[in-house]
Amino acid sequence: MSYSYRRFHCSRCLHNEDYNTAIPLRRKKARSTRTTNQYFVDMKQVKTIGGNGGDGAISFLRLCMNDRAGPDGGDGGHGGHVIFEVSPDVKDLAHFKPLINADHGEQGYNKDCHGRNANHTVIKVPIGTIVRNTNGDILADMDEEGMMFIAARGGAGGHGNAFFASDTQQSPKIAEIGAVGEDNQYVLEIKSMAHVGLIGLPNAGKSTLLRAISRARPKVAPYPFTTVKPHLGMVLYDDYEQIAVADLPGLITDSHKNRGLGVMFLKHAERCAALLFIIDLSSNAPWKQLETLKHEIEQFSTRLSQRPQLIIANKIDLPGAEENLNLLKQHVDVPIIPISAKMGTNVTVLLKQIRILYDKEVNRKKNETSIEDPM
Ligand SMILES: Nc1nc2c(ncn2[C@@H]2O[C@H](COP(=O)(O)OP(=O)(O)OP(=O)(O)O)[C@@H](O)[C@H]2O)c(=O)[nH]1
Ligand SMILES: [Mg+2]
Repeated sequence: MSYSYRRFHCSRCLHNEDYNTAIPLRRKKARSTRTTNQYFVDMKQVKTIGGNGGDGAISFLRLCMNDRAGPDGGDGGHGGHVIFEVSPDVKDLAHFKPLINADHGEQGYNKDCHGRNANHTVIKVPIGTIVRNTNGDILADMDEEGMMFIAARGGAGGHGNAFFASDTQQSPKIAEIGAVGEDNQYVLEIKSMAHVGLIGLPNAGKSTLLRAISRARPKVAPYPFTTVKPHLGMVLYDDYEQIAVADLPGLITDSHKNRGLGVMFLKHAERCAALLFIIDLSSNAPWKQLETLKHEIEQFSTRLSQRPQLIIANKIDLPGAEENLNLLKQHVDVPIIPISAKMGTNVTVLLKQIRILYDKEVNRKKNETSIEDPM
């Protein structure tokens, strides 16, 4: 897509050329031709079952001159654990299957041979994963690389009959069977999903914008609720910084009361550090869209409504859009960025603004941590 360089000098302090910010890079690589649509999975319920321990063996050694050479049944091997490990290699929970089984330990053999311990099944989780039980209690907050959580322990291997040999019982005919592995259910949730979330009514052009600024391929269609699951795209800058932008399902009136895609949608929004409100300039009273969006977000959580935000007026290419933009500016007292996601108008300016917002947020977080921890 080629970006047009038409600029709209519309809002104060938005086009401050003195601000030294990184330049967004245009993608050079073509989008993948894969037909399957990949969406971002930020919540998943999983059942984990540890491996069973191997059974101990009952065996008696018979030699040529000594056919009662004593018990020689070996122990069974231990079952494997299911372990979640934090890794920067994965970004979402799409690779999680609903049921995760670890391997079983091997049984014991004669001649005192012990069964092999099973390997643990290690599943990677993204940084910032929260592990809850089915009652909703937080069990682990996995926010550091390399952190591990044992989701289901494997059963211990059973002892073979050689273990039970004693002075009083020299030929025990007993052995243990391996213990059964744990069976646990968890709800995994990713605390932070993206740096920036796109918020707007259905059909506002959120997916079109994500397609324009990243290599993500959310479906675009002229009907509401095209997007029902979040998509994630990365915006690259010339200093190698990458900003994750999430395209979220459309928000409607009473979403906070669970209408439409409802609270689930707002939960996705809660996992974004900053919010971009996308207003559709083809509608007659665009400020009402902004009021609806802000009201829903405020009703859901006041903390969410205090996140850093930008207001974007989309579809500036349509006839009558510029008049609507002027009306919007009269009703709204904050800077507005007019763009056309479809034509690419002003998208570079928007990307610079996103970067400025991101840098401010990063600095704010740095200052917060240095105040908390003066060392
Ligand atoms: N003319 C014009 N049309 C646009 C623009 N942006 C999006 N559209 C059109 O608006 C329609 C809806 O776009 P989507 O990107 O699917 O909207 P959405 O906000 O993702 O919608 P939902 O996923 O349903 O919430 C599509 O037909 C787009 O082609 C724009 O800047 N100009
Ligand atoms: Mg969409």
